[in-house]
Amino acid sequence: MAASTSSSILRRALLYVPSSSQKMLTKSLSLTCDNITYDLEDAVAPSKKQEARESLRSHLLYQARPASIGELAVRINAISTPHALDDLLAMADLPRVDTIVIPKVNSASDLSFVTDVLRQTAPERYSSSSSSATVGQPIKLIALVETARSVMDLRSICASSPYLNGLIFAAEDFALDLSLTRTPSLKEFLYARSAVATAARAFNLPSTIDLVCTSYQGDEGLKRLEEECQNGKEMGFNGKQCIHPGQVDIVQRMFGPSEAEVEWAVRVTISDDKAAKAGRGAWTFQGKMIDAPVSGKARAIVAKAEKCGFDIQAMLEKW
Ligand code: 1VU
Repeated sequence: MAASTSSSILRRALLYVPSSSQKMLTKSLSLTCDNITYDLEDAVAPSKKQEARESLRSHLLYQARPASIGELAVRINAISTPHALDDLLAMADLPRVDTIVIPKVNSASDLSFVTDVLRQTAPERYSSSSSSATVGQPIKLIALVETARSVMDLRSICASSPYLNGLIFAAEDFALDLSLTRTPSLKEFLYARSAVATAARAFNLPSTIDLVCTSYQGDEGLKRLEEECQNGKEMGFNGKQCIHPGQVDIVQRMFGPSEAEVEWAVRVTISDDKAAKAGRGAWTFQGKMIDAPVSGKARAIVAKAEKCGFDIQAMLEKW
């Protein structure tokens, strides 16, 4: 079972930054984003793997981490490749690495392997007696689900490491694995995406991160991105992978609650407290019935809005 609770971390946008590009590594530090994931996998050509690993290590050792970035993660190469162990050994002792993203996870043993290597390479981060202020918390893991096999094995994958903190659905590799054609409706991914969102919820993993929108340019690209965010949100995802800085603001807005949602949630919460005092389980708000699951949803929206920077206290006083 996961070590964290579902409310513990905000990962609306997860932006991949190719570690082979010094320019993009530097650019990443000027961005405001919930999660920056430095990529050692698909964005790095096979001939550049060692160079990218060394550049990223220097970047994470010597550059200060800005407050505008919520979490720093590294995507290693797949466990089945000769690069994964070198990636892990190069990153495990860096206190700035919060999270390791593992691609093409196919079975529980992939996550067990990563957990064992991290524990042995940076034992101080896993010792209950160590001070987290100096050596950091245990490194969290996020698994990419991108094959038919991983969808079939979600249950054992989710139960395989106490540090697993989220799942990502990757459409392009999944389409390759199943010989699917990606369409704008995304209907071909319905089963896999639902399975990922359901498994993350069942195992209390905080993050369920949706597919990449490969269009990132112009009004059409950004409109498409908004549509995909809406679709992902409706399916239970709470974040989305990004490939370009221009996608981040839209994704974070779409996966955060809107002003209207927060106002509704605050007002329902206030009315719910009054209804509870009056001994009522079901009541009416703006012409619709409210009962326990609806008021529970309202309270979840209020909690998320607080993390996203809404002034809930001021709203409570206003209403
Ligand atoms: O303003 P500047 O000139 O200083 O910077 C450029 C550019 O360098 C920068 N930028 C980025 N910085 C950090 N991270 C990024 N991902 C990133 N992308 C761009 O932003 C400024 C404007 O860039 P641009 O519009 O001129 O875009 P480019 O032509 O430079 O780059 C476009 C691509 C798509 C090549 C680039 O965004 C990129 O490499 N994205 C990441 C691709 C990637 O990581 N793919 C693998 C993960 S997706 C996956 O595996 C699916 C599961």
